[in-house]
Amino acid sequence: MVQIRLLGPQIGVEVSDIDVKTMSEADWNKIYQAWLDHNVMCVRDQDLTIPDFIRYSERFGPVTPHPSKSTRHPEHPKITMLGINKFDAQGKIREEIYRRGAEGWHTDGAYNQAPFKATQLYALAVPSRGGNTMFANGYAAYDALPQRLKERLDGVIGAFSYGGRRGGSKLLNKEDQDWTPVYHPIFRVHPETGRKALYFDPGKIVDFVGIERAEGDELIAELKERMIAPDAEYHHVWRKGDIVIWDNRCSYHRAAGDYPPEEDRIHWRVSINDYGVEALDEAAE
Ligand SMILES: O=C(O)CCC(=O)C(=O)O
Ligand SMILES: [Fe+2]
Repeated sequence: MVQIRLLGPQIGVEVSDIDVKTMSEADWNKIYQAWLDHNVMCVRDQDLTIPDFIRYSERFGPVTPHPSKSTRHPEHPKITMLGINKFDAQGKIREEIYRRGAEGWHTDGAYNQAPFKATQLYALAVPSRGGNTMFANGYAAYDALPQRLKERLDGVIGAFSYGGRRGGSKLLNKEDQDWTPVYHPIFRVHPETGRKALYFDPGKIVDFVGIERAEGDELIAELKERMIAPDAEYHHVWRKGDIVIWDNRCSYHRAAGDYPPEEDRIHWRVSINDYGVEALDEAAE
């Protein structure tokens, strides 16, 4: 029978004794709810082909190809390969591959008009040490904000783009570097749980609408500190066969990026959308 166990103090749930290829509808409903309740879910010990992984991912919502074209799987564009082609032709490490997701806490797809509902990874190769993924709870971040900030940012809209204030990104092809900013409220009510979360990404925010740069800079610096609430983190130590899904509407994550570079750390990755909004994301490609 399916086992469900909490992982971190305020975030993370582990599911075991289940095969996502053959589980019952009742088990699916149970694990989907567990994921909504705990922001991040790990399903252990899965044995999947790419079509199996896509089929399971599409139960959460439509899967669309990631804007980073160079890291898409050549035959399955909906799959992004993490940790592949880590060295260039001269044998030098490509930091944008090795440290992908390790630059800082973030949420995926803030640069899209409809940010990704979820991101899901399947572990194919796990290094002997390091290489964790860290998660933090966005509801807890909102709850822990001082009243002053809750009031200052109430109703405030942020402009976000792929490269944020830095501009471009090495993961994008040259022709895809120009990114028109999109707008999201900084406090966001989760469409399924009805709970309020802090929606923030220091690497993708460009500005706050109606707030001057100097104050915007201060707010960015302060939110960067406050987005990770005390006791609201979970650090995932990968095992081969893990599927981990996180809810980008109410969590932050980052890769630790600290594993021995000569070792493999390989995942298949998908970006999952809300039903009905995937066309918007494809338009942003
Ligand atoms: O590789 C990881 O641990 C996570 C990388 C990441 O940020 C992502 O896939 O969105
Ligand atoms: Fe990410």
